Amino acid sequence: MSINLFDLTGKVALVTGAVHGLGMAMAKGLGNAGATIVVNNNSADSLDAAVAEYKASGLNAYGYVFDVTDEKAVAESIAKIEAEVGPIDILINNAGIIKRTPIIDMEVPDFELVIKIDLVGPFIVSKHVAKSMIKRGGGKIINICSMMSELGRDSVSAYAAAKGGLKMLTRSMATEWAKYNIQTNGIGPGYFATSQTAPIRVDGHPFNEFIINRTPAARWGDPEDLQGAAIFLSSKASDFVNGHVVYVDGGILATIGKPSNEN
Ligand code: GCO
Repeated sequence: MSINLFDLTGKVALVTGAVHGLGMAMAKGLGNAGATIVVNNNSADSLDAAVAEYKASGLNAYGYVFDVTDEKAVAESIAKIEAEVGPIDILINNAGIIKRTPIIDMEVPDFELVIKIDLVGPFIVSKHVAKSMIKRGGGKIINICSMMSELGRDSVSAYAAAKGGLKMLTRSMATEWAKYNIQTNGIGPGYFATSQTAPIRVDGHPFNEFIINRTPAARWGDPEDLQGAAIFLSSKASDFVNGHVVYVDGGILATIGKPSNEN
């Protein structure tokens, strides 16, 4: 009898911020692998439309409004989700923002907001989900990192600081929770075609050409390109994988790149 190590049937997966883009693609991947999907957003606006889209694609999906940086709301929402949908077996900390401003011109509140949502948010949500995972004997936590967990780039200092910190928070969670059979890992997307990158992915925009040239795969990523890594890190297949960031980047981190006039 063959065991499908990637089967997520019967599992409940919470994917924060999964109302579009990478979060929605990963949630759909887990849903197609058998999981029940729970998505959150900090407002009901796009949440209902997202849940409707999941259901329209035949998935078992639920939506909950809460702010990942509000610890009281997070604790209450996790308890509500576990009572109404079921124990959370898989958590993907995907909710995040970016602000593109040179350090010299960046206001402290803007810097702090990016750190709060992109780094403190995953800390808060993981802390409260892990409490019940520990009681139940295990679970999976995936933190969505970035190229900026490894590389600097003009204008995205707060985002890079948060994503660099998130890589180390991932290793710390793995260090503290692996003994409870909780596997904590990260996914580091390269440059993907999403609303977040739309401003720098416009035809003729120098960064657009730069990324296509800088990426050995010579293209921007499609959100669906993340589904394999998300299912792997959510499933039995990764039961002894802990504290690692899987970079899904078309080869960016593997190479120094090449001059734009070189084929
Ligand atoms: C940017 C991009 C990046 C990507 C991604 C790369 O302005 O450089 O928005 O931040 O979204 O995080 O891994």
